[in-house]
Amino acid sequence: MSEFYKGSREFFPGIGKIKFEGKGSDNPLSFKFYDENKIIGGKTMREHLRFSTAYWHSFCADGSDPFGNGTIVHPWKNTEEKADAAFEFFTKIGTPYYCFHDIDASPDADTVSEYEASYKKTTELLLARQKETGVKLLWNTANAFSHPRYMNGASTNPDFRILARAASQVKASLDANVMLGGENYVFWGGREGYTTLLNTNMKKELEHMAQFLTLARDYGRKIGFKGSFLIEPKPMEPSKHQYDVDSATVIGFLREHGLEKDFKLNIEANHATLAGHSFDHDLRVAADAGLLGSVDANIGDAQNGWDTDQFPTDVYDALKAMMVIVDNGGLNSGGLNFDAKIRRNSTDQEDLFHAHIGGMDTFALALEIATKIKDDGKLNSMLTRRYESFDSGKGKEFEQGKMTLEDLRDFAADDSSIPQISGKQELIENMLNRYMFG
Ligand code: XLS
Ligand code: NI
Ligand code: NI
Repeated sequence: MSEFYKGSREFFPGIGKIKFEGKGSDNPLSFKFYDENKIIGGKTMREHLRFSTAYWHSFCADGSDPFGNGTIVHPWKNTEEKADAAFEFFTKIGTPYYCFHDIDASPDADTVSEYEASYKKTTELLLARQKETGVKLLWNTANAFSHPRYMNGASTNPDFRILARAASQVKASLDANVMLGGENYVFWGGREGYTTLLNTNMKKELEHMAQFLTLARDYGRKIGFKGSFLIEPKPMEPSKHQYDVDSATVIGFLREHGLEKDFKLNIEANHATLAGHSFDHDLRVAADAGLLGSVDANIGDAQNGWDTDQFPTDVYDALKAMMVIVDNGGLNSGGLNFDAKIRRNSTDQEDLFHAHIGGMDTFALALEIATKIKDDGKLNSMLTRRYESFDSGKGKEFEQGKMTLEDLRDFAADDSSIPQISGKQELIENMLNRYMFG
């Protein structure tokens, strides 16, 4: 058997299976740090990192932007060829998972029934490719933001008929998910927001969104979907304001509507930074709530205020993210999906490989260093020590809810010399550099 899937023809000729060759290798088409079989803490790197390739950026996007036409010419011409190219790529690069929107993989249509019929055929095709290769579906989703009918939103559209049309896409996508054994199902609400409050009843729209998600949850469970539903926060773009602003906002929304048992969060690095946070902040908020579902691994550009969706290459940023993920006990049924695209002027076929190799090596390094930091335990004990005044005595009683405000006052009145305790930030930052490069 070939090391990679080859369909009707080879779409990435001249590039074989990408292998681990180690940091001494000069071969640019090899992994320097990602060794899928390397065991770390009882699990392979492949099992820890659960990498996924995004169908839309890798096999649909052509480099076009609001100021210019596409620059990247794909050799695949129809649904079947695109699927063949995708599975050839997954098996050459070695991402065990993939993710797609309905109309990335399957043609859109004017009527619901035409759309459903071709989606069903595409699902059968994808299922056959999954069986041939062992590649699995991390998640799929419905694109209810590109078509002009969604200009005023999907589940938050002021027109009920559009909401129902979006529901038809979600239903079909859940049907496909169950057939493909998807591990999660994603909602990203690019048009679930507003351009002005002057024409928007925000309360009504948010109630509609909750009801829509509740129906999707009920239908999914009814047809046997066992995975997590995921909401992907983003504060803006394409809408001026999107309702799923950030982790904290989405967690509040899920809890308000009783959805927190079935839904978790899919955190994207560049969305967290657009919200004015950092990647590790939004991961931490989700993890602390027990709702970290999956990750869209990419990186933004510090100078640009939009979603540049670049492949992650910054090890420091990835390390801080992996420290949260390791502390969370891993990704569980989530993964690291490269929701990232090559640049408009990266026009060689091999650039898609370089991009994924870079992303996978970056997170492999981050995993190794985060595990080293955890095993060493120094940072963790500094963190524990920082809060030690709550471990015994009155501090502990406060945590246990055994003190009143008057008790706190009396304690303070008796406590005349409170020491100043340094936060030690610079020392900790220096320690991180030593873990990284020492
Ligand atoms: C866009 C989002 C999108 C979701 C899936 O910014 O990241 O790609 O991941 O709809
Ligand atoms: Ni995303
Ligand atoms: Ni994004």
